[in-house]
Amino acid sequence: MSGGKTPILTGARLETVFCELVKELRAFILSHDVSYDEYHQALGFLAEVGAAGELPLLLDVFLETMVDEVNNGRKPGTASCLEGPFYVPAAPLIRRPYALPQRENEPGEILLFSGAVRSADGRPLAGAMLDLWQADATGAYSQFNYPEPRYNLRGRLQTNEEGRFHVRTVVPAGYEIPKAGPTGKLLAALGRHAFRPAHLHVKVSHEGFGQLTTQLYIAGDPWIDSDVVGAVKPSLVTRLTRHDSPADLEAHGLKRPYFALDYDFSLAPLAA
Ligand code: MBD
Ligand code: FE
Repeated sequence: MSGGKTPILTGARLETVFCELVKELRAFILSHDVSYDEYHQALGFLAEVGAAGELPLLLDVFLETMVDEVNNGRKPGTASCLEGPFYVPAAPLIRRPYALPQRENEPGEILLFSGAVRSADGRPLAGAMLDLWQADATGAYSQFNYPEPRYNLRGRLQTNEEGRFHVRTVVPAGYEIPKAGPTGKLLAALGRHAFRPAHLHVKVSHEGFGQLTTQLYIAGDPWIDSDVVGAVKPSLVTRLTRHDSPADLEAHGLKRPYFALDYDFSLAPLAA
């Protein structure tokens, strides 16, 4: 993104953040004997990352866990996790019968995601907002990996009077950082795989509470112990249960087997 619409830090904080960063980088160059060749490679790499539109991806992959830790690490309630580079605000508000927007023949297994939202001290929160986004069953995000429908597998919904929600979606696949881009090429050069385990993104909010941004993972996922971003937390790893009995299918009006995921969120009070 360019055009200078991002506000810039000013005053003492700018001085701290920028000058300290430069100081650390200068010390790094000295202590590692960085050559001109390496310096020019770094410049070329960053230019390529920018041109490929991968600055958010690169920074989120290598640095966002620390920003999340600093800002959310000490809060009570459900553990936070990265927003990542693929959130889009203002996804459609969805209503009964709750389902995330899907293409006509959306690939993948049906996932029925349900749960509750509570305060950290256990009170159910009616009217809490869940803002959900996820990759599809091939690991692709709408607007970033495919253009249309723009809000595919993205939607917002509210909890009911008991603070509960349910929504039909599809089981996501793991996300692989594109091999052709500079971030993917860097990971390959490092000898690392480029996968994140399959995950559901969610922002949960309610008046009077801090907004929770987190992700849910799936036990047994092949990449659960080697997330390229290193963002998986044990309390966010969930179990999917497969349902194929006629009674279960009938109860949900479904014609094929589905997976169910139940997860309860708890929100920290607003920071003082
Ligand atoms: C993703 O899908 C993601 O969620 C994060 C945090 C980083 C890269 C890709
Ligand atoms: Fe993601």
